[in-house]
Amino acid sequence: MQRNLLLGVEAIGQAAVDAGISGVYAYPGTPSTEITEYIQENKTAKERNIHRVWSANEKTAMEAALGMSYAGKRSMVCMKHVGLNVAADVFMNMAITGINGGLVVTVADDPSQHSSQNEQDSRFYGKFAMIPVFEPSNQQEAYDMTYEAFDFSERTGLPVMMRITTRLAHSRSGVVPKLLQPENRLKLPENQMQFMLLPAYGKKYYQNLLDKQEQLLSLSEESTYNTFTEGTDFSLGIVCCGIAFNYLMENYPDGKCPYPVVKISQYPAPEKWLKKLEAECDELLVAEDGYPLIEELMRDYFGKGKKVCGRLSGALPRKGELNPDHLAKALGKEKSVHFHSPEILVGRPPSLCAGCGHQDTYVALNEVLEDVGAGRVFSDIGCYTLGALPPYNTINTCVDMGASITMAKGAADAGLKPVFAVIGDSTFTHSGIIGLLDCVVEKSNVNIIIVDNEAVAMTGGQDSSAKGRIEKICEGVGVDPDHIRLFVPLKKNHEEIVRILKEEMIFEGVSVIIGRRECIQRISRLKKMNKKTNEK
Ligand SMILES: Cc1ncc(C[n+]2csc(CCOP(=O)(O)OP(=O)(O)O)c2C)c(N)n1
Ligand code: SF4
Repeated sequence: MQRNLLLGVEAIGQAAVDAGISGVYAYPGTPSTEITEYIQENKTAKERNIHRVWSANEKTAMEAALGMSYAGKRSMVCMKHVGLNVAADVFMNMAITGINGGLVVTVADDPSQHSSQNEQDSRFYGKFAMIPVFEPSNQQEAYDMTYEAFDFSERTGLPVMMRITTRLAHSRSGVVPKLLQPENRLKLPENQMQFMLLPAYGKKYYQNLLDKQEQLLSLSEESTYNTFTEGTDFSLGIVCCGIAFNYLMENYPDGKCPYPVVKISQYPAPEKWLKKLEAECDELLVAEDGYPLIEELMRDYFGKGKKVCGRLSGALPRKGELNPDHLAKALGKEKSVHFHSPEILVGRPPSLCAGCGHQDTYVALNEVLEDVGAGRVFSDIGCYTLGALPPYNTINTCVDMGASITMAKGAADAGLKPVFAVIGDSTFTHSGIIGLLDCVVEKSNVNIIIVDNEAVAMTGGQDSSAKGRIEKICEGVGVDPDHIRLFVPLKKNHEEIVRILKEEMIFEGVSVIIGRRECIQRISRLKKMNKKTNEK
């Protein structure tokens, strides 16, 4: 039997192609990015001309995926956990419209915040929207569950969420693939008003969603991915969600855990198994790679005073990624067979690459700030966020994508002047444009610096929707063309950059100052790729 060595994210990409998707829609974000990159390079995806171009943001991605589903075809939308906040409006509402072609929402969470602003747990969103959530415990399940999720979505008429976490996304294992399915034919929804959420329809569809909950629960209780494993020692019952099951079993290399175990990989949580475990065992341990969703449920669910341990009780760390050692400690075992970093490795703060254009912008901006004082640079998310660290210490905020412009506006409204916003080209088209419109409408006193490296550099140098469009977008939104300024962030242009910043700083109104130089990492990557293609 053919077995491919795949990352969790690659397994999901391969499964989606094999399940017959006609499109993947996504905005990059670690640890989800490589799902789309995998499909972009996949042979079948190319032959079938599956849609696989990056979207401007997660909301546009999800809406396009819903549009493809409306047309009867299968689609997948991928994002990192915070991306789901951006897409939350359509996400909540499409649970109510339901789907036509199978639709899978793949969300990659990042407990421990390896590369994120927070470690929110997307399972709560799934519960909030009342849709089925799949949470694989290993790469094979990531493949199998994604493959089946499209069919499941069509059978239940609902979008399905695939929730994974960083470790599963970025570790490899052998994966056995299934047969390639044909794509769906174009087929409009039978009910032409299915996607019409006027209140009169919306109320009816919401009731439909509520009515489906019982069916979702019984599907979850029958699911082969949710299991009850009998034990011999009833002093403890264990619940493991997703990858936490893998971490538990790493502590039992012979595969024999003495305690009864409920493995949850499909939600709503299988009540039947949880009740059985609760009835049979003296105490309960709940292990989940994320927030204590099930632990809270177990505590409040039964209300009989049974001891429930987990992240809330302190048996497991309250935050961050779980690992097999955490489980070992909670079970009172010696440390598991777990790999540790050698002592010789020391932590190293991230820094901008030598020769990166963002450095030249910050050196100039720091000089300008010497005259007016620090604490007035609202920034955003991207490589340029590293300007918060020494040796620059230039920027003061990084909250969510697009917030630089709007927070700068609010501070300007409060009377702070001058005020700077620093935003990358991709973040600008992701969500900065709308904030710019607010500034233009109110003629806010803000100086917006777009650090345009013609790439989505932080997530690996993907194409940026902004490329070649920024000046026209700014003009179109209503920025005075005399106050759309351009510079090339290079050391030799330092005096000129400082002059432009000083000139715009005293202007009363919105100015946009664009520093444009391509990311040097992207240049060298593209060169290598071209060389490889020419050698073939
Ligand atoms: C809502 C959301 N989606 C995705 C991400 C992941 N992410 C971090 S920075 C970034 C874009 C960076 O591109 P750009 O603004 O052009 O800056 P650069 O890194 O190129 O300097 C992305 C996609 C995120 N943090 N939040
Ligand atoms: S990857 Fe590109 S944008 Fe990011 S720090 Fe390096 S050179 Fe700068």
